[in-house]
Amino acid sequence: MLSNSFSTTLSDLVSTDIDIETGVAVITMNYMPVNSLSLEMFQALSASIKSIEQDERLQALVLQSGNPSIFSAGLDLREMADPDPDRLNAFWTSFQQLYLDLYGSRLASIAAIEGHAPAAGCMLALSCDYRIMSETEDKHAPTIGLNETQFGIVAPPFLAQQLIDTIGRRPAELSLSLGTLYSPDDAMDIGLVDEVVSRDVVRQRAQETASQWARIPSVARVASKMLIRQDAIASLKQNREKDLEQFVSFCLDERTQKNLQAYLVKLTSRKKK
Ligand code: CO8
Repeated sequence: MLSNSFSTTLSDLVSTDIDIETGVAVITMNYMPVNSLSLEMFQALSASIKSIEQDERLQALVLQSGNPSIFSAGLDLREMADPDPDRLNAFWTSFQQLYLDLYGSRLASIAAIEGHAPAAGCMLALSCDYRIMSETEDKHAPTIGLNETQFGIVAPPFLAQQLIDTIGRRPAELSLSLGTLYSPDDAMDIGLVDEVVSRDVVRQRAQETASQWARIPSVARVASKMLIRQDAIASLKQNREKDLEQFVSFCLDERTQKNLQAYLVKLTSRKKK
């Protein structure tokens, strides 16, 4: 079983490098081993995005992982298993906030996805404007997608909507119902990612792409982005309280707790095999 202790130093969790010449900032997630998204991780990512946005010389960001085989393992499941209610509230509110900050950012955002990106890890990628994924050693390894149903939980509406808006309604319906994780090539076939490149060039390719996006006149680029995203953003803003209540009640439900605990045990015992 995973212990419920969390790293609290925000600057250790996320590092930011900026290049004024290209107008590109690189955010690297460093919460080892798997960049699970804890309350502090959400806060660190939001703080990093906000500070980059304040610098008018910067027009684009690359989001990448310090772990070359895992982009992010999604929500930190320890936050949801047998949770402290106040922390659970703050956790989900920060998740919503990160979605709003990244999905609605004025910055062009490029995800450099090296390896696994399940569930909220996939949401980080979906919140970016462009997704570049690295090939995996096993070409068929299931790596990216919204897999929540596989362990008895449900993707929140704002996350489901992102998938619908990215891959289309019917593919998203199938994907959400089955909790499908896709290999990089399959993810590209359904439009979940935009490019698949070899592992050694993914970061370089992401930075080049970010530099290209940074050169597009920003007023037009941001207005175009908002044409597509504003309804989903407005919907979460209007429904934040309801979304929070639904999450908390779903999470605290006995059956959800049972499913989560079983999944956590499976994760840990899988490692021991
Ligand atoms: N949260 C917390 N800890 C995790 C998580 C996680 N999401 N994923 C892995 N860990 C832990 C493991 O338990 C292990 O801990 P320990 O060393 O103490 O045993 C450590 O991280 C390393 O994990 P692995 O040994 O499994 O590492 P691998 O490199 O073999 O595999 C994977 C990496 C593929 C990422 C694998 O760990 C995995 O599949 N993790 C689970 C991913 C997942 O299913 N995430 C979904 C989270 S839920 C979510 O994001 C959205 C939910 C929204 C709705 C909620 C409504 C209630």
